[in-house]
Amino acid sequence: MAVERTLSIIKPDAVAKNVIGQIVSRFEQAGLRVVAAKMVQLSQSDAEGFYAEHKERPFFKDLVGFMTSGPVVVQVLEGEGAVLKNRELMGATNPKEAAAGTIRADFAESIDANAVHGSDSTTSAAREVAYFFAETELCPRTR
Ligand code: IDP
Repeated sequence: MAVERTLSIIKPDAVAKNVIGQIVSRFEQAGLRVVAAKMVQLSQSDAEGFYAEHKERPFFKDLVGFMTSGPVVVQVLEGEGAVLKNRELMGATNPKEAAAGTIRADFAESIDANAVHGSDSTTSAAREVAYFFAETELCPRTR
């Protein structure tokens, strides 16, 4: 399987719950490596730009409001099949539907406050990684 990169965001609810380390441990235990990381307070325009594909959706305003409600941890994860692996670790968007043992089943409260974001394809990952990080900020460890 190809080595990929994916963008992960630990959302404001999980940061507020003080479970950053527990979530990062799940990535590491699954064989993903953190190759870039930062904690940031997103501005409204940061969040609107990041979620631009959802701007016509009814939940867009609430999503932007939530993502700017507190700091987030943005990371680039690298590893074999990283995009799908991260999506499997996260679980379904709605934590009530997320499989047992996934991050959202264990740490998320609701479809709005659902603990983590993860790129849904390698194409999205390329755009999302570039949205937050310059190429020079990535520290790949599998080359
Ligand atoms: P994903 O984060 O699992 O990829 P998306 O469909 O890309 O899910 O939606 C982006 C985010 O928008 C979700 O993580 C969730 O926080 C929020 N969201 C999605 N659907 C709803 C909804 O029906 N109501 C409220 N928020 C939603």
